[in-house]
Amino acid sequence: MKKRDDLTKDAPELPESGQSRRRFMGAAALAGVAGATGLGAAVMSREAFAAAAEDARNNWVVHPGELDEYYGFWSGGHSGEVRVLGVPSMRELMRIPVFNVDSATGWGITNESKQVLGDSSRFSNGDAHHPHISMTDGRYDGRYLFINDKANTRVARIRLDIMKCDKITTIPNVQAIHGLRLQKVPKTKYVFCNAEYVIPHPNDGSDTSLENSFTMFNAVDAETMEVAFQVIVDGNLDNTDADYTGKYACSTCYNSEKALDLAGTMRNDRDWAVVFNIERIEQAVKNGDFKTLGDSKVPVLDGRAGSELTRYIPVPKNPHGLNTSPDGKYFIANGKLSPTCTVIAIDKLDDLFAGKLKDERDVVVAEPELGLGPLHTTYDGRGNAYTTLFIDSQVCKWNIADAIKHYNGEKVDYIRQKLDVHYQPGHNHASLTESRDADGKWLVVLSKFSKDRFLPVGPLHPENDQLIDISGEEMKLVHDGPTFAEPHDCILVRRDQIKTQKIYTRDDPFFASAREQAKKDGIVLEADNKVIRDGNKVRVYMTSVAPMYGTTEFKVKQGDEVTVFITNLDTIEDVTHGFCMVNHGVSMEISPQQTSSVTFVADQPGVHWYYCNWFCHALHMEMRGRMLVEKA
Ligand code: K7E
Ligand code: CUA
Ligand code: CA
Repeated sequence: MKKRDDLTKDAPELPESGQSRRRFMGAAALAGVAGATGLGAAVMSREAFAAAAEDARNNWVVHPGELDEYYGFWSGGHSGEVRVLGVPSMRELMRIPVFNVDSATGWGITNESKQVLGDSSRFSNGDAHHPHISMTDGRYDGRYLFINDKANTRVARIRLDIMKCDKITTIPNVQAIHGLRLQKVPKTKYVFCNAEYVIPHPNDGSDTSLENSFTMFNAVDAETMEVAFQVIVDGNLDNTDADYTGKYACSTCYNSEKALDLAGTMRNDRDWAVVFNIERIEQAVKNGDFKTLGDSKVPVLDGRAGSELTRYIPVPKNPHGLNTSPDGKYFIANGKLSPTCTVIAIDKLDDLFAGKLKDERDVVVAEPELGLGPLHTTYDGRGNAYTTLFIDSQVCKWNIADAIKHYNGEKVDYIRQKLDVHYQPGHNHASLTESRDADGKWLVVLSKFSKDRFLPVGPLHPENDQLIDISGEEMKLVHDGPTFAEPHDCILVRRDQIKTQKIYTRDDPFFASAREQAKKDGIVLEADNKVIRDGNKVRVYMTSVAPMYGTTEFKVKQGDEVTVFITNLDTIEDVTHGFCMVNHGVSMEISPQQTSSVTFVADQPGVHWYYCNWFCHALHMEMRGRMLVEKA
């Protein structure tokens, strides 16, 4: 552990290139002042240079007009959404509604979003925990972000070019999708996701006993978003991660006891890290070596004890997070009820599956003692790991190589620093940590409790997402960020790894069904303002150009099912229009070159105003029209 004094001894240390020039200049100026005030120039310049070295570390201040270096994607927990933040400023840039209903964009209201939500559009809640970005050869490729919904057993995909959710899949035969990570190599072919709770099969009320209950490890095809396979396991499943060979995934299990009561889940001193052999699973699926459950056609394989598809590595105790080191060498399981993390050597897994090891524990190469309540570990790409200690309210920085030496009996101290965080941290996440590019610059710690850190806002408190500079020897807390319910996890990606569109292209698949319907109706979306009647279904096609709708009045009959299609002809970046039909629960976004549609029943006779609810022009208030509903 390096103290500030030790750093001074090492001075002078000049900043490296790429570090903040502004801060360095500031320190140099400080040195100048020291000289001018007649203080011991040599001593002060040493200190000033030490300060310069300190200051030249990551600068978290992003001035007005400047852009952040990283995108951060935050899960919105039980708000059901995903949030986009700039890092290091921690400024919130955007919210992406996923499992929730959102009145600004019309998510859950428009036809396009309902189509993505499918059958699950009957739910308006979600519980999103784990956002992860698709990869090619172990590097973020910026195409998609995937996220789980524990509340309604779903997995969603977000297109990162437009930052909209484009697919949602409900996982059959299981309950509560929790841990979710992506295959890293050769690319994200599978989204691996754990179902947490055991349920009976069939789950039709005929048998509620535990004997026929189990849960499953699931793989979703990242392109089609269909479930590729499910693997039955012993115990239950919590978190998961994949390796850098493409061969293995590993999940924690906290309930090897298969207990229903709390005390029962803590009976065993060790539960498991369960390793899945993806090659063997794929082969078994190919060979037809599976069954199906109920109505679902998803191949279900048996990975319980004795199976060739899995191995159960005993690890202490009710483990939670499972994190692959960016050098590809280790799975690290976080002990939760044990003060330890368990380091599993991935290069020993071939031997484990080949039956060449005497004991499953032979793949464990270290079990460092870190503190109370280890939940999640993240990495700086320089051989150090950072583990959150929930009970101690600390982040523990430790060195993996030294922990291995210590496990082998050498007298080395593997703990580098413990930093207080505020308070009770769950996940933590270092910049690019899940990829080969882990750069060890920033660490975000998602603290569950904020207590006294912010102005009080009543009994319900915000969480506190803290930003820590990890670019130097010492971790430095630089920012407190209040967040609303409840970002379990986040992911940081370099800004050049994300490529967004400024306006929609007219052939975007996001509104393909609107184009199809228009074609059937003989409508040119980009030009026509027409009303089509089809029995009691009425389709209103209109364009918009700031500050006008192409249609400012249309007539329907009471009881008609009305669908309004709006095509925004504006081509100027940021000129988004809205459509809100007063007293009808209808509201949506139409961004430049986008087509959006919404369906509602015109059940109230009379005059009903609609208006643009996204500020688009000096005459935005005047952008409006009337629906005239004839009494039935
Ligand atoms: Cu909250 Cu990853 Cu769902 Cu840990 S999980 S804290
Ligand atoms: Cu269009 Cu406001
Ligand atoms: Ca247990």
